[in-house]
Amino acid sequence: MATTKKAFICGITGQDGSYLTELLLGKGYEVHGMIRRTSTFNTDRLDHLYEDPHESGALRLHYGDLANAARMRRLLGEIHPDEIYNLGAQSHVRVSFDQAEYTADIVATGALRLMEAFRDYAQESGTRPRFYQAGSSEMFGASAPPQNEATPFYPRSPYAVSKVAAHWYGINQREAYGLFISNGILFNHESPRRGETFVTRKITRALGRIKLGLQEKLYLGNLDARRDWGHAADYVRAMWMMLQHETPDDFVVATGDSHSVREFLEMAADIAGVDWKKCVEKDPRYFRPTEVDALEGDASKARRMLGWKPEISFASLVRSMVEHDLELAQQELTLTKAGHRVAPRGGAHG
Ligand code: NAP
Ligand code: F7E
Repeated sequence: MATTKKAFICGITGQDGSYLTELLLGKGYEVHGMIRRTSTFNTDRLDHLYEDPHESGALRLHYGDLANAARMRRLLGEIHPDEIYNLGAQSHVRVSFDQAEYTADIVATGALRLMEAFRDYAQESGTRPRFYQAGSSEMFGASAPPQNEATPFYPRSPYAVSKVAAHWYGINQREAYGLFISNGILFNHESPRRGETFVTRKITRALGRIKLGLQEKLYLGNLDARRDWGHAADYVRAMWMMLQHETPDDFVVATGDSHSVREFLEMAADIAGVDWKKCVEKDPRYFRPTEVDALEGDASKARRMLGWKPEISFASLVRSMVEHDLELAQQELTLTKAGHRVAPRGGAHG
């Protein structure tokens, strides 16, 4: 009888963590997620998958943090995972300019801490566990599109610099100790579960609220930036495929198409039935000190070696986000009419 595979996911409460958990549970994995202790619940994206821990659910959650090496080392030793996915990060580019040192500690040194724990675990367990490191197209930064695995990195933010460091820590450990560590270089991927301060979700969330009269204005920064936007469900499949490949390697994951923020806004507003020119205003606080102007990936290596290709189109992605957020706005409207205060959306630098 085949034994159940175990996965350990750091960053399980995030957008990608939730889609990856769904994918792995669907494949029969036992999934162990590391979550941060926070004063409010941070497991909203997993609630539909979580069962009472007193029963034998296939999803188990453990407290831990990328800042805490000893805890991660202990968790790997106790759980004995076959696959480890490092999706944990302070992942907001604009915020990384304000919190550069913290971002480096979690995104760069945190990845190293987990890789060091992985290295000891791999050697002590006598097995060949596999490690996925969540790299980013932000690492290409100012390098001109189309970007592929051979394109030089030119990071333009503390976040991107930290991701470059984590990428090279992974390669170094692979070469130095023969470990199975694969780096994904994923271009932007979105979904109705995207954090609300990333531009796509900020737009769809605001359009839903504007449509129903819950908000008047949407304040944005640079509308000319271009991104290669895919759907998160397609991209977590690529992560898993990298760890099923016979050898560890590095792969770009992208759709090969790019759109400007303005084009995303136009399409989303059209679906929502909102005249965006009447409600969108520019706010300098959303510009970045150094911007990444254009990202468009060439994922031909992943297609050739892994057989991966995206299945969800840009138009379907935008539509699914707008429809989801119209529904959410409808729920807020119902609450407002019942006398509840619904707070305005938006973070300090979203
Ligand atoms: P996300 O929604 O921001 O999720 C980040 C996850 O990391 C959350 O679970 C978060 O926990 C966790 N985390 C934050 N600080 C941590 C810490 N100190 N210790 C342990 N966990 C911590 O990001 P995502 O969009 O799912 O992206 C997943 C990964 O891929 C990230 O590493 C991101 O940088 C990278 N990436 C994303 C994209 C994209 O377009 N989405 C593209 C390329 C690469 P809380 O819920 O408690 O905050
Ligand atoms: O910005 C512009 C902004 O914050 C996209 C992360 O998942 O993908 C993400 O990083 C573009 C930028 O994503 C606003 O200047 C305009 O040019 O949605 P974003 P990002 O910076 O590309 C990469 C691949 C990651 O790895 C990251 O973790 O949109 N923009 N106006 C705005 N952006 C935001 N957030 N808010 C605005 O008001």
